[in-house]
Amino acid sequence: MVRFGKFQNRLKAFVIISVVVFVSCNNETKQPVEAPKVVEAPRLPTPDFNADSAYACVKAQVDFGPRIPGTKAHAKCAEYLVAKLKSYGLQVSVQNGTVKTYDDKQFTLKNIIAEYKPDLGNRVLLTAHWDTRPWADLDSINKTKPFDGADDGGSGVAVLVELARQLSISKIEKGIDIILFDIEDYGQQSSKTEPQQEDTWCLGSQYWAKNPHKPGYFANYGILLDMVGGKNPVFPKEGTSVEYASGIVDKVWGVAAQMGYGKYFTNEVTGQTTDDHLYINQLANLKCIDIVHYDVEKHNYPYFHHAHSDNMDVIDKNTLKMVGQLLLEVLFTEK
Ligand code: AHN
Ligand code: ZN
Repeated sequence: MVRFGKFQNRLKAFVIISVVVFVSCNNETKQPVEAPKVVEAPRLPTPDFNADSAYACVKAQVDFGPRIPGTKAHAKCAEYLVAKLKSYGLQVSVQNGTVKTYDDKQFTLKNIIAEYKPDLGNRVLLTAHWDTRPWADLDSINKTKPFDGADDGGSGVAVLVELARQLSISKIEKGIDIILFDIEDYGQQSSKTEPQQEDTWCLGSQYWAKNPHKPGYFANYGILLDMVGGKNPVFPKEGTSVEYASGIVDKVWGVAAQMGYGKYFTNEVTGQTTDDHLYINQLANLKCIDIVHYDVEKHNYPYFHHAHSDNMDVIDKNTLKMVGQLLLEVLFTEK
């Protein structure tokens, strides 16, 4: 069971700085003159992330069928995600780009971009991938058949969709960009004879990093969610994130510890992994971390990774809640 800290629903009082009253010596009328009041905007209370809504969004994605590039399920799911994000009042656009996969297939990718308060300069980038890998090649059986991708793909998207709903209710004065990347998971799996071909993964984020939706796009930092809904979660500090954005890792893991999530957001550091954040750091030059379920001892993702067991049975609402509430706490408490 994941237990939740006392930080949710915490209300912070208004801070009123230095109301200085002084009497002007030179004032012929001898009236007291008040110095201007500097009133800092009140911090909004952190909203309560709804894990039932997030769970329903994982299920809705899974119900389309595997979201494999080029399939009807993929196209239908994109429509669903666009409509959902639009319904929360975000400014939604779809970036289409042509990419070639390692097995020489060509696809038109759809990166789904939802901007909250698009005109503000002070921005945070939140991302996940929404496609499903076409084969359960790490399973022991039916390796060429697709799988549901409830956690790998579904969970990160669902947390961000529920977060978008919370933003629309809260009216927080901060720019937030949610980008759901396509074709993250069509990469070439390493084998005993072939080394990992890193750049065959993450085609949607590579495309966006080279062609940002706004020229010169900048965010203060980014957070990628990948496999954030599984049972018995472990989120160690991911090596690529530590390499490029250690300050953001420490900040987010620090908030997690304060919230009582330290048992899950552990201080071990994994090896450097390839995921969408790598290209956001390297190609878009933005500091971006990855919150990803990973087993430090096994040097690997959890047992259901790219396997048929990555279905609704591995999804735990408590994990969705923990990650969603953590993101909200980070966004609502930072300066
Ligand atoms: C590699 O396997 C090199 N990257 C995969 C990142 C990933 C795939 N996360 C979820 N699915
Ligand atoms: Zn995957």
